[in-house]
Amino acid sequence: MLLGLILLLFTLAGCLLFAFKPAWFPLAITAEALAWDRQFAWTLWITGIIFIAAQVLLSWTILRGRKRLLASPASGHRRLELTWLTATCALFITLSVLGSRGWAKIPNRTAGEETIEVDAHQFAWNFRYPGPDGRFGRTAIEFISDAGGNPVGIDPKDAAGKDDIVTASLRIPAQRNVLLLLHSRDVIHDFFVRELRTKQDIVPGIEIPLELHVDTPGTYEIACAELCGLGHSQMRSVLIVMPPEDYDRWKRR
Ligand SMILES: [Cu+2]
Repeated sequence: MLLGLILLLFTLAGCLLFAFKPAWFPLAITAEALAWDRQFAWTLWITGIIFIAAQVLLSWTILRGRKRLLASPASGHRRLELTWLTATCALFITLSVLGSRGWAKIPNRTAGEETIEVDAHQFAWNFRYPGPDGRFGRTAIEFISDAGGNPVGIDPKDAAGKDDIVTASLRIPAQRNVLLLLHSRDVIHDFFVRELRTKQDIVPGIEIPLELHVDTPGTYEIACAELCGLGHSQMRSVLIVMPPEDYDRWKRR
């Protein structure tokens, strides 16, 4: 009897946590992030209703039928089990297809109005803008010098690199297509901004494009979401989404 009551109590406590949301997602700042939240809400509602129904049924069985259960050993009900199994499969496949369609809608590999390079290394972020000429300068490993102020290794002899801007925080304009080109100097890192609901691994030796179109100006944390070494927890930066005119002014400075 106590078990049945405890089950009901835990179910109620679980529901209250979701109803009052003492800890929940931060603001969603892109259309894709909102779609992600909608998908999450669908999954949560469907699985939540099934969870509550199953727990109540289980408690009810324990509370009402415990004498009967003890008296005769229970046997299975094949048709009911098959129905339940098929329904669960159909539900999970549907949810996963819906989710992957949402994921496929996230634009990538297309040219952005602003192209910015993201350079990750143990344990910091750098961001490079092509400057007024619109071209990134050549980079090479031998020119990388954190102490010398050249963390991405721009070739000093390449004229296209003279006006490149390298920063420690990522500034992007709101309401414009931004293409991030993700690079890693050493190990696998992961570009994660909670408000974008996006995590993208950064693999050394590969340039990984990630397109953003952020609606809401503000300052958001960038974290590395790949355990990349001892200083992993300090690998943070900020994403500053600026009104487009402020961004243009900042870039011209
Ligand atoms: Cu990292």
